[in-house]
Amino acid sequence: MIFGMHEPCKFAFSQEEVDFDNIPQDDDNLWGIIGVPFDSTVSYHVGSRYGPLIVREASYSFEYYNTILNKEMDTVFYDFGDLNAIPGNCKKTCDLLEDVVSDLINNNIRPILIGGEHSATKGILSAIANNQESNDLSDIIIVHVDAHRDIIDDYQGEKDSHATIMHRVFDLNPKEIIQIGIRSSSLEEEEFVDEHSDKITSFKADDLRKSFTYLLNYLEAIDNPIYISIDMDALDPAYAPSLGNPVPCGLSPENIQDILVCLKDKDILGFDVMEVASDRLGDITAINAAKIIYDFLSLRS
Ligand SMILES: [Mn+2]
Repeated sequence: MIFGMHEPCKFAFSQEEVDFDNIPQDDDNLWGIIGVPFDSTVSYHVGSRYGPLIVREASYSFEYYNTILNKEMDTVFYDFGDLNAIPGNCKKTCDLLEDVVSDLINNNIRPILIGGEHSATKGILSAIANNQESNDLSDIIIVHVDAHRDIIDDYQGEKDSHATIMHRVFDLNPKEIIQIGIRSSSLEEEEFVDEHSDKITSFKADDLRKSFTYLLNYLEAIDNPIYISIDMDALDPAYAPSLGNPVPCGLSPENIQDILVCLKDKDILGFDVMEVASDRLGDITAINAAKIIYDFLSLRS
């Protein structure tokens, strides 16, 4: 790139190009961003297909030095652009994403996803599961930050949907799913969670208002590899209104920051920030999503 220029279609501070022949194999802190411009199973407010573009654009509002975290953004990461998502076909889109993420993992690059609807998380986690000796997620803890449980087996008859994503993740046999910020679910989902209390832990938004420290202590004690999935609707609509399904009484940006700081020294295998549904420059939802990715990467510095 020519000095004095920037590329708004790439996340701020990303490296220019990957030399696939010379990727250090002993470095476990290389990251690759992939956008998934897909929103075909959305049930309410459409537009998350524009999320990757608008979140990248918003990433240019931050500085190289992260004042809050007292860190410089010198983590090595690449922005590979957007998946060729297949409109109307969630399964094919997830299969394609699985192939792409497998490629990244085989090149020792850990994936970061910008959604797009939450259903795409299945593609990235299937690739991570395939890369495990056990061929599943039995060693991995899923930190799932969301207003919704998304753990119903099928939604309107569809197995692959933004509303069923955590059931599809559950099918991959994770060690544990920790659901944070929950304030919307069906009775069937509550019963499923109760039935599988050995594998699913809940921190509802209401409980977190009383004690956030309890959550941080719980996360601090994690010893296993982690995958972090953030649906932006975990945030209160005051901070993130441009979403598929906003729900009032949510978390604050500071809450998310505290979670990321708490997990900064853990073995994170992958990370996604989903559901930003805006096509407007300067959108607050996109700025908060970009900040989450910026903070995550700054903390890996
Ligand atoms: Mn949600």
